[in-house]
Amino acid sequence: MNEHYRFVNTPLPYPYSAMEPYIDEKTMWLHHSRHLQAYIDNLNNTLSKYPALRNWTLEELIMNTASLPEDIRTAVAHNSGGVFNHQFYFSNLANPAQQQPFGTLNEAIRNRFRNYASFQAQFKEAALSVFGSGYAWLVVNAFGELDIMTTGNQDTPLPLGLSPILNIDVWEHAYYLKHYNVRADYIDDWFHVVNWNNANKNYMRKTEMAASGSSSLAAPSKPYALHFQTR
Ligand code: MN3
Repeated sequence: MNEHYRFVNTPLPYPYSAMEPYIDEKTMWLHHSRHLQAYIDNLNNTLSKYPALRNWTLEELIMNTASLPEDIRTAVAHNSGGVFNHQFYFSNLANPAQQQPFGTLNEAIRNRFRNYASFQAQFKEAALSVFGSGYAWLVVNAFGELDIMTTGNQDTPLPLGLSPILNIDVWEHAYYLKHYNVRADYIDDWFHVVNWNNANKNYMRKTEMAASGSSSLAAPSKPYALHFQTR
């Protein structure tokens, strides 16, 4: 993925069949080459009208939606979120995967949620609670603690000052071909292909940034009207 306009859909670091039998090849192909591609195309088309925005990074676009021209604000919010959320989702899949968190993140999960089984139950409950389309997330909050939260549609946790560690896409397009309408089965299967190695790296990067007092996340320029359900 390049830093800014024109954004391109880089190939996944694994074949579309890599998550079989948990997530099927056709779903992975459609999800990446059609759904993510559409968000990238829409974002590029929207930005093409405003040359001044072409050197903004994806994160800058997400964090500063309120200062964008009004006629493209909604389109940029939807599509930059769609690009970020999908890239994050795909980057946190692996097969074979470690079946449990490990390292520093594992310690933090045990501290916050007691044990992995309890974390898993709470994360699943959150993912099931998303009404319609959206995501469940494991994030680090402003106090440096882990939290489970959900977002609707293509909203992201970034404007709330939350740092994503892991997410699951629970839009129906992420599972309908294999799991039909049974989101719970998809969530159970997804737990088998969580890239805990990458999630641990996300967590370590965040905690190292906090320790050194720097953060890549700027404060949002204005209070942000997103539809968040915080648990
Ligand atoms: Mn999706």
